[in-house]
Amino acid sequence: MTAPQGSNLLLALVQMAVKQNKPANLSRCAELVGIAAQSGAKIVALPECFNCPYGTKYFSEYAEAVPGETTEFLSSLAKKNQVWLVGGSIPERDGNKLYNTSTVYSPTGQLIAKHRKIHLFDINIPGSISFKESETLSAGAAFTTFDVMGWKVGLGICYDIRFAELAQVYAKLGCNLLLYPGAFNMTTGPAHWELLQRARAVDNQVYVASISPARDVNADYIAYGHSLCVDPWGCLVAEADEDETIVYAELDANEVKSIRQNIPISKQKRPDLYQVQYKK
Ligand SMILES: *[C@@H]1O[C@H](CO)[C@@H](O)[C@H](O)[C@H]1NC(C)=O
Ligand SMILES: *[C@@H]1O[C@H](CO)[C@@H](O)[C@H](O)[C@H]1NC(C)=O
Ligand SMILES: CC(=O)N[C@H]1CO[C@H](CO)[C@@H](O)[C@@H]1O
Repeated sequence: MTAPQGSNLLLALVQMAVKQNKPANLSRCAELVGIAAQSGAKIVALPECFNCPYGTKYFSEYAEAVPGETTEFLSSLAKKNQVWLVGGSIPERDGNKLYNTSTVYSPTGQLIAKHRKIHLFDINIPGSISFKESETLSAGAAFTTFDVMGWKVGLGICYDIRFAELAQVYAKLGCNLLLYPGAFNMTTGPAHWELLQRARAVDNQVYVASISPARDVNADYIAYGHSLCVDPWGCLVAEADEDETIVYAELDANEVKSIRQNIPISKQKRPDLYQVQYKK
């Protein structure tokens, strides 16, 4: 949990243990964000579903309006600790629709961005697993970026990371850091969690970081944990194990600049050739 000292932007990934009691979890969340801020982090990111158990059956019961109890709490937490706070994701209720939503606050407690998960997770493997977010959730339809101390950050939620196009759009919009609160499980986690982040990082020459809940082997959905941060060269700069912890990553803007100069892929793309339609 010790943070490195340095001049660059210090990012804290708060890998919280999430269970079924909202007030208890909010107070633990406040403690952890306080620790991260005292350690010098300027931007603090929380995991997906940090205020509720993961699973479509819980979404409706735990859903809140934005602004609402949890987002008011996040706003005051950002202000109290003077940090940029990326509020993981929560189930958001808007009229009769539910969204999977991540909110972001400035050090004055102002809501500066709100991302509704764009790609809903619908899978059906006969005899094994079926998970249909689209039965309970609606998809967002907007890109979400925000500025932090000279950095431009692009935000996605969990399954959004499997879509290379979203990360590319963020890179085109000028992002140099992508954040994905997420909860991969014990199959997809070991297979793809790190790989996807390294791929998005190298493809787009950006920093990529993810924030998972800690692993709870008694939960309905067992999260992999392993919140991590990858640099634009694809190297791991920080990684948690499966337990509750905070990991820190120091982000260096010059690193992004020099990698983009050395291998100028964004200038050498051939958009004139890329317009092929998907077969559905
Ligand atoms: C958001 O979507 C992810 C899957 O990508 C899922 O793990 C999570 O439970 C959803 N969270 C909420 C709060 O709806
Ligand atoms: C994790 O989810 C995948 C589908 O995304 C599924 O195939 C697999 O069975 C799940 N694994 C566990 C351990 O639940
Ligand atoms: C991180 C945290 O505080 N988790 C708590 C969430 O709420 C449940 C139920 O009260 C607790 O058991 C967890 O410790």
